[in-house]
Amino acid sequence: MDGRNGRSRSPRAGLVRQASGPEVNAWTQWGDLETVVVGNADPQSCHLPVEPACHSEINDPHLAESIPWPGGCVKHQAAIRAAAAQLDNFCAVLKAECVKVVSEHAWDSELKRSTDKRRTMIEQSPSKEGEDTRVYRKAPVSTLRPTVLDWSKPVSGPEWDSKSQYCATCPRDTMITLGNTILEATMSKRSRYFEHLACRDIGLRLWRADPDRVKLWACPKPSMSDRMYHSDFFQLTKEQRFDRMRSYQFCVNETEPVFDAADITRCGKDIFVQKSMTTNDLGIKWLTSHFPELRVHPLHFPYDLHPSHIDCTFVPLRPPTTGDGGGDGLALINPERPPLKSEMELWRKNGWKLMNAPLPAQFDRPAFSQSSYWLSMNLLSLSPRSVVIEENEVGLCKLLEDTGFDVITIPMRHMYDFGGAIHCCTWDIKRRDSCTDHFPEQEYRRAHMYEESFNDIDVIDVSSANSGFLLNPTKDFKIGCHENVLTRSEAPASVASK
Ligand code: ABU
Repeated sequence: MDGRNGRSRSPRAGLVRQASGPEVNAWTQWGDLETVVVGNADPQSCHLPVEPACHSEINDPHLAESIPWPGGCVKHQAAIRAAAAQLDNFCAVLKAECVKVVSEHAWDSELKRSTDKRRTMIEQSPSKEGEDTRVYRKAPVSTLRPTVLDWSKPVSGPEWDSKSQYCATCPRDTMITLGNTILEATMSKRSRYFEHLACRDIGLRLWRADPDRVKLWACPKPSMSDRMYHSDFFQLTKEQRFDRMRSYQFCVNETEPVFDAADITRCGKDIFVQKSMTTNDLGIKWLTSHFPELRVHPLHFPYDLHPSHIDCTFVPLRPPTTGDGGGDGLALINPERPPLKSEMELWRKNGWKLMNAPLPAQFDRPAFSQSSYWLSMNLLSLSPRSVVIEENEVGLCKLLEDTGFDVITIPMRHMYDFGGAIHCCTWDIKRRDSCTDHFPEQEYRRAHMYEESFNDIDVIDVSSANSGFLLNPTKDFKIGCHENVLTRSEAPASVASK
C-alpha cells in the first residue's frame, strides 16, 4: 500500500478492491485502511460535566485556583476552531496520495513555543527525498464525518440527568467495527449516553446498503443509576487506590455490562479488552457471549490507577508473518503501564514482540485535557507498514522508522483538550483484512476469566529484554512519571520494589 519513494510499490499496486466485500470490514488494528470516520469538534462541544463516573480537574494549578471545573459549559470557540482545523487537516492527509515528511523546528500553536517536529505536507507528485525528507505514496483513505449535534442541551434518563453532553471528537470511544458488525458501546458516563447518535446516520446508511452482511448492534444501554457506581471512588487517596490496585475495582461496579469501545483492540480472531474505569468484567463477558466467532481476552494494566481506553497503553502494530520476509508480530507498550506477565504469555508464545513507547516528547497538557500525556502513542495504522503519529513525537517517529514503518505525521495537540488524539478521533469502517488467527497457540490463554478474586499485578520488567520478548528495554522508566501513580518512594513497599 505504501513505501518510501523509489523503493515503494506503486500506490495502486496490490490495491484491487474487494468488489464483493462488505463496506464494513475491520478485524485488525493494522489492515490496509480504506474508509474511516474522523470526529468533529462541533461548535457546541462541552466540557465533561461532573457525575458519578467523572470528576474532572483543571491541569493548570494557577487556573484551577481561579475557576472551578467548567463542567457542562460550551468550550471556548477558539479551542473548538483549533481542534476542528487539525481534524480537517487529518482528513486531507488521509485522502492524499502522496505526502512529504520533513524535520523542522517550528512554532507549535498549542504549546505556544517552538519544538522539533516531523512535519507532513501533501504533495501533488513525488519529489526527491533528502537526508531529512521522506516521500511516501499511499492509498487514499475515504473519510466520513459524524452528524453535527448540539452537545450543550441537558439530557436525562429515568434515574439521572446531566447538565450537558460532551462532543463528537472521539467516535473511537462510542463505536467499534468488529468484523462486519458495527457495535455501539454502552458508555459509562451519563453525559456520553447518547453520543453514539452522532454516528447513527453513518451506521444506518452502511447497514441499509448491505443488510445481509453488515450488522448494526448495540449492547443494552445501562440504567446509569447511582447503583452502577462505587460512590467512594473519587474520594479515595492515591494510597487507597494502590491498596485497591490488586482488585481492579474502579468507579463502575459489576451491576450492569458496561464498556467503552476504545477499551477494545482487534487482532483478527482475537480481541483484547482492557478492564478499566469505563469497562467492567460484565461488559467483557457481554462481548464474549455476543461474538462467539471471536476469542475475547481481558487485559489488565495495574500501574494505571485510572485506566480508560487501551489505545494509550497497548497498541498492536503488525502481526507475525511467515515465509520470505516473515517476522515477529509487534505491539507498542506504555512503559509506565506495563502489561501482566501472565497475560503476555499468549503473545510471547505466538511470535509477538513488545516495544516500549518512548517517553512523550512533550509532557505539557492543555489546561482542560482529561487525558494523559501518553496521547503521544495514540497512533492510527494505515497498514502493517504505515502509521500516522503526532508531529511533535520525533522519538516515536524514529523508533517506528527504525522498525520499518512509513511514518506520516499530523499536528493533533489541539485535540488533547477534547478527550483524545489520532486514534481516539477515528473509527475504522473498512480495512483490507480478515478474521485471521494470529494466536494459534491458545493453550497459553490465561486461565482466569472474570474472577472476582483476580489479583495478579505481576508485570513484565520494561528495563530488561525478557529473553528477547521486549525489543528496547528502557532505563528511562520510573514508576511515578505519570500523574496517576505514586512516585516510587510514595508507593507501598510491595509495589515500589517491583
Ligand atoms: N482517550 C484516551 C486517553 C487515555 C489516556 O489518558 O491515557
